[in-house]
Amino acid sequence: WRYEQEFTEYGLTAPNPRWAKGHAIDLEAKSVRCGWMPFTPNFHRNPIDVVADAERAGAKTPADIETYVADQVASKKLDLAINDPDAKENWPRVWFIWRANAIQSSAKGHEFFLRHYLGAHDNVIAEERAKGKTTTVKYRDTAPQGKYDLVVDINFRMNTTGLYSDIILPTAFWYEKNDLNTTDLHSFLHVLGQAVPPVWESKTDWEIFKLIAKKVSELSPLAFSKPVRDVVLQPLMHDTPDELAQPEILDWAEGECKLVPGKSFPHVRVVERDYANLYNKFISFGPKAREDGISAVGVNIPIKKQYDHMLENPIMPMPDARHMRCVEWGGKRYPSLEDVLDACNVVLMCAPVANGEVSYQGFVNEEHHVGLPLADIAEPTRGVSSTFYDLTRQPRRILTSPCWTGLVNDGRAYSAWCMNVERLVPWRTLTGRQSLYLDHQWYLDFGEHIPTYKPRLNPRKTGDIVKSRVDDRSLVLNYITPHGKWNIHSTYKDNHRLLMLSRGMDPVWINDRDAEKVGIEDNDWVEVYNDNGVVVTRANVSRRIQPGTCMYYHAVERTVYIPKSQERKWRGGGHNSLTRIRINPLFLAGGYAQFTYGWNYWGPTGIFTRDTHVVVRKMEKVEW
Ligand SMILES: Nc1nc2c(c(=O)[nH]1)N[C@H]1C(S)=C(S)[C@@H](COP(=O)(O)OP(=O)(O)OC[C@H]3O[C@@H](n4cnc5c(=O)[nH]c(N)nc54)[C@H](O)[C@@H]3O)O[C@H]1N2
Ligand SMILES: Nc1nc2c(c(=O)[nH]1)N[C@H]1C(S)=C(S)[C@@H](COP(=O)(O)OP(=O)(O)OC[C@H]3O[C@@H](n4cnc5c(=O)[nH]c(N)nc54)[C@H](O)[C@@H]3O)O[C@H]1N2
Ligand SMILES: [Mo]
Repeated sequence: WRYEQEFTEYGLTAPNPRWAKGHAIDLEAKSVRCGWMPFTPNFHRNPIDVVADAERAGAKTPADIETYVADQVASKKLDLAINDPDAKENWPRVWFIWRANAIQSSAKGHEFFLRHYLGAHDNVIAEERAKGKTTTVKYRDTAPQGKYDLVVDINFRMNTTGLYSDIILPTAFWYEKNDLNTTDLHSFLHVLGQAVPPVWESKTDWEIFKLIAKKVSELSPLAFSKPVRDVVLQPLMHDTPDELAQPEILDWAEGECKLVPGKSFPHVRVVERDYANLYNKFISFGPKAREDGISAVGVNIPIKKQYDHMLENPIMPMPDARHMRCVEWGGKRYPSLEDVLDACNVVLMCAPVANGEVSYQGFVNEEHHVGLPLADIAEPTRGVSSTFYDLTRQPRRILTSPCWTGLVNDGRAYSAWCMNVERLVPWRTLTGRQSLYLDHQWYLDFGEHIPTYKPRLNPRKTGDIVKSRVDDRSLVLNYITPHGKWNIHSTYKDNHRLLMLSRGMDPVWINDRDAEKVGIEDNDWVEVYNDNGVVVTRANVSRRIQPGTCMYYHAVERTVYIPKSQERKWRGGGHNSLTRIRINPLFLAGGYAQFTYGWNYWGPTGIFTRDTHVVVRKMEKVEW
């Protein structure tokens, strides 16, 4: 955000807006304080200390703490961290990276991550331009560099993230561990079965997290003599009554309404942190699931029966002597999650796609929700269930679940929205129908309440190409980074066979006539750069690429074929070296109807994968 001016410099909005103006970071701060989007950390102070203060001030119950926090924030004694993201106390400090290549594949603005998160060298030449442009968020003259104290990477592959991590925990590969695998789209439950034990020092992911939990438990008395209470802000959530919280946009910070948690402000949740028992809790399926049931996408399913069954019938004999068990600590028994097979069996016992009775109960609940008969869908498969052992004999089809919208009974293929079309389950919108017109005030104000034409962005205005060298030997192209055809993100591409089948690297695809203009021939070395960073690679000249555009497929690794840059100081980077996070403030809307936040579900998207521009130039010299 420090590299941007007001977003309206490059983003077109409707005339005379009330909200659609200013710096995107100010709108993000508004979005956070209105409970639309989450932001971590929540406060500029340790939230455990905030609760301790509340207790000193006489707060006892979670409701008292909630009132205390609301009063403190409303009277500006307790500040939200988003208002000053560069303050030392608001930096993230520890980063555990698991099942991601987070410093390359998913790091939109890789080079900025290197500079500000890690304090490593980078190829950014962009200038910070936010000074004097923000009104609520504090701009500090010096940008933080190297915010993280510790980066831990858990992976079985040496990737770009591993190159930049402090600690790498080698994990077991898919044939060295037991795990479950399913998606809604391939509609089978199947296992990743252990064929051989993990090699050398590697451990399964489950064991790694267990060991970390154990160590934290052992060390916790040094910091905490007893369990403590913590406070967490939770935004207004999708598929909950929160969707009706804000029919009108009113900002407590601007005196337009009162600060009310869960209404005009995020929910204030009080959480007990019992670090001494972290390990015990890790290996136990907790009693809250028994009391509250399990919930997903607004569907709540009671699982008391299944929970008790697991306690009463703890031995589920497996031919290989592994079985579901119970654990006991603090005078209570819980279904075990100690062994990964225990965990898999608990999942299979409670997941509606795996246990017909659970699915049935979910549909019974949904009948009340939507006022239509639905339980008949799950009636025929009510008696079906599988254990991990069953799945090692044969993958099983998933069952129709109230948490998805496909109808897969009788071998039917999964297809989304069947339930909505055939069984008239309302779409998850305010009208219950598919919506084209969006009446959120924010969308109206931005002029995007119906699909709207937006012109191509100007790369000088976005800051992509301001200082980068552009001349008659170079092309300025729209930069697209779609998903690779010969890899899943950064995985599967850097093996010998695939590298032998391709050019052994990730080329940049350029239109033939564009290439001709600047003397680039197929397989020539080119430098692709903008103010965000630089990539050094070969050109793949192809008529399949639209003129004015180039493609560099997601996701590139710094471990394969990366020569030095001639334009910039250091070795070239990967596909996300040319991108930068620009939040489209429109997508920060929340608090109302289907626009309400849901983790991994509803929130800002990666607009930069098409609105970025780059300069492409033939290289004179290749240095390794
Ligand atoms: N420029 C640009 N950026 C993008 C995108 C784009 O199109 N363009 N796409 C975006 C999208 S949609 C996505 S989903 C993200 C993907 O971004 P990431 O999820 O960060 O990408 P991957 O490279 O798949 O990283 C997964 C890592 O997990 C490791 N792994 C696999 N299995 C296991 C396991 O069992 N245990 C452990 N511990 N590790 C394992 C793999 O070795 C790999 O290193 O990228 C996003 N970023
Ligand atoms: N082989 C392979 N398959 C995968 C993955 C993988 O990494 N490799 N990743 C999986 C994951 S996590 C995801 S999220 C999905 C992603 O799969 P898709 O959603 O299909 O994503 P992309 O391939 O990134 O982009 C799709 C197309 O959008 C085009 N495009 C770019 N900008 C614009 C635009 O402004 N307007 C329009 N209309 N089109 C545009 C791109 O040129 C591209 O052809 O794929 C999944 N499947
Ligand atoms: Mo994705």
